[in-house]
Amino acid sequence: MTFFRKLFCVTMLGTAACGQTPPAISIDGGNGHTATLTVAELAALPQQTIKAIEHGTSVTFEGVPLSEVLAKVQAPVGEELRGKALADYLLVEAADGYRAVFALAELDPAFSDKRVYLATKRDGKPLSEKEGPFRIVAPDEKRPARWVRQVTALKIREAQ
Ligand SMILES: Nc1nc2c(c(=O)[nH]1)N[C@H]1C(S)=C(S)[C@@H](COP(=O)(O)O)O[C@H]1N2
Ligand SMILES: [Mo]
Repeated sequence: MTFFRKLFCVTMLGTAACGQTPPAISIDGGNGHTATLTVAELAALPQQTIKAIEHGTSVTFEGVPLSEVLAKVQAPVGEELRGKALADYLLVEAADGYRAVFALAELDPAFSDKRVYLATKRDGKPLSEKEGPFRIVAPDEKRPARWVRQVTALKIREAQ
C-alpha cells in the first residue's frame, strides 16, 4: 500500500475499513498445532526487559521468551524433549529470506539458561519497520547473527 493510501485509510476510514490486517507472526509446531500472534497478542504475554550489547552499545529490548511463544503450539519441553524430539529444531524465517535455526533444547529453560526472546520493543518504542515488528534477541550470544530481524514465521521441524 502506498504511503498516501495508508494515510487516507488511517485518517479517513480507520485501518479496518481498508482491509488492512495487523502484521502477525505465524507459528507452526510441526505437530498439527499452529498459531498466529499479532503484536497486541504478544503484548498480552508476560514481557521481559532484556539488556543487551549491540555493536558495543547497550540497548534495552522488551519481549517474550521464545519458549513461551512455542508453548502456544505445544512444543515439547522438559521430560518430553528426549529421544527423537532431540533432533527437533526451530526454523526462524524473515521477510528478506534470512533464516536461522535453534535446536529446541537450546530454547528450553529446563535444559539451559541461555536467553532467547521474541522482542517487539527497543528502548521503550516499537521496533522500526526495518527491524520489526518482531525480532529475535539472544543477549548471551557474542555475535548477533541469529538476532533475526523482521521475523515472519517460526517453524518447528525435525532434522532428517
Ligand atoms: N532478517 C534479517 N535479520 C538479520 C540479518 C539479515 O540479513 N536479515 N543479519 C544478521 C546479522 S549477520 C547481524 S550482524 C545482525 C545485524 O543487526 P543490525 O542490522 O540491527 O545491526 O542482524 C542479523 N539479523
Ligand atoms: Mo553479522
